[in-house]
Amino acid sequence: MKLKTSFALAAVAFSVSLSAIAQTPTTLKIGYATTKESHYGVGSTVFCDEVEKGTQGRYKCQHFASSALGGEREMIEAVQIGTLDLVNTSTGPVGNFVPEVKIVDIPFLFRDYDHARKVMDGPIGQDILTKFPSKGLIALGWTENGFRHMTNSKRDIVKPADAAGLKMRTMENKVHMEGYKTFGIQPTPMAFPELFGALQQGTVDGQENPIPVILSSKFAQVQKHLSLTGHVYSPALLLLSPKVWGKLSDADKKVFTEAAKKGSVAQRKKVNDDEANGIAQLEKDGMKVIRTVDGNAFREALKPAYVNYAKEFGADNIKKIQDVR
Ligand code: EAX
Repeated sequence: MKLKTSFALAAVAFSVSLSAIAQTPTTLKIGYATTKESHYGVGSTVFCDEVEKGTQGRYKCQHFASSALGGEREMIEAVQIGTLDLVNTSTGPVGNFVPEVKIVDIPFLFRDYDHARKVMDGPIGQDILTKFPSKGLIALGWTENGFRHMTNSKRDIVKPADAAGLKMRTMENKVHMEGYKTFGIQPTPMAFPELFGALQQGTVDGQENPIPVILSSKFAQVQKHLSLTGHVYSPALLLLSPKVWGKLSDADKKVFTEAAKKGSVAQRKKVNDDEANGIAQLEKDGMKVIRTVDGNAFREALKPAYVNYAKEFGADNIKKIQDVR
């Protein structure tokens, strides 16, 4: 009798400790460049909420917003190693890890948001995602940074001749730099966390980023002129460490990928909202906004770069993207 009772007690204790193990939530660290209120924060929050719900609280996130863990290249490296679980990053430095990504960084490749999103969500974009695992990264899905526009402290930019001679910070992205040189600007690659200070100190004259980044990073405080050049689409990605992915059940994997889709929808919506309302806000904050730029002159200037892009990526592959309607 006594023995039976102690067996029973032990069994209860065992099952209690088992369920305690099962219920201990795993906290995933997620990093991104801009604030928690920005497009990256909004998309990441929706993703994390969905993961928490879908795994009944077994997984949740700790956010490292505003480049708290360094630049995007550093965060991607950390995700590869597994010291960071997730990063919501622009493709800026990603082509250095997964070369197949570079083609979507070509300037003036996409006509508008609909075109870009259709390509990312379609076979071309989805195929690029399959290239990540062999490079030690899991791409859960495309998110979005937005169309990039130029800002500077010197003058209005309507056409390439106005941009010529300006020292502009660019991402650490060869495809961008090659294209921007044809506009006559002096591209100066730099990690994002250094950018505000560089603009403030005048180390560079300008930079280029989507409206949600210009807004959330308060570049109006250090830049006078904003030209809505929309010269390149800046895709973004939600990347997960293979270390985490390897531990997930098939059902949890599905939860993570579905959560990434919902996060992407929310992030794109925030980009739309900022494009719709943010430009007026930036004007209020003191920026002079040039709404009509000479897009044809920029495209014309880019022609020599497109010759090289065709050599590097294949003219037919570029055309396939351009032809998506
Ligand atoms: O992803 O580096 C950049 O300019 C990026 O657009 C920014 O980090 C947000």
